Amino acid sequence: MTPTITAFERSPDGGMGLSRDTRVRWALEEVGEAYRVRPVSFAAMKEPAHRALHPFGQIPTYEDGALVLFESGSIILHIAQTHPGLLPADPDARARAITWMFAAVSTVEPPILDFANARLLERGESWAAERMPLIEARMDRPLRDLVAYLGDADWLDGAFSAGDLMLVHVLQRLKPSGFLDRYPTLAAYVARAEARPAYQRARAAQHAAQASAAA
Ligand code: GTB
Repeated sequence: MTPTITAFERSPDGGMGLSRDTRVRWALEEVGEAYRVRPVSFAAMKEPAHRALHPFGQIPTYEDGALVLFESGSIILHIAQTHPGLLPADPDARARAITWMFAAVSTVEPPILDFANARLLERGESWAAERMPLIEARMDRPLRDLVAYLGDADWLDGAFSAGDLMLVHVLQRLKPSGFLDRYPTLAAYVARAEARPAYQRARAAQHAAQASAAA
């Protein structure tokens, strides 16, 4: 059965690949699994039909036969566990790769989201400029730790894994502000991942869908 994922009908980022369906598309491309994409409008996301798939009324979701999943991390873990290519066979290395998936969404992503929200949604507030140094400092700490951890390695732990995929997609959120360029090691890490053919295919498909929605 071909799985179906949901994505923004019209992505607020204009198709820059920052929405979380991107990471799911990328994972499916990495493992070579065909998939369908069902575009969903903001209004439809809040309707009961979509909430039956996603309790929080968001994208992405993943349907494969009777299985329905939400949360990009869980979807990618499922894809990686059911196809070769995104998790190492060795049990310890596999557990470490999964650890990095969690680190990406629970340690690195929250301060980055706080930063993105402060820039985009809160910039008109009287306290916005005053709060920004605090937000940047909170984000800087895990980013500096990542630079130290990566050193001159290509990937987090040997071969490219679902941990790298999740972490790179989280770090990409720092590109529009130019903040990622403050960490050349991380900018190079992201660029290396973006050069992967599977990432290129995922972005091309997403771009084509956004272009036809805008036409
Ligand atoms: N933890 C969940 C996951 O990882 O799947 C988070 C899912 C989520 O935040 N989904 C967002 C959504 O459906 C889309 S990706 N939002 C609609 C809503 O809540 O009503 C978040 C996102 C949105 C916009 C941009 N952008 O424009 O740059 C980037 C990322």
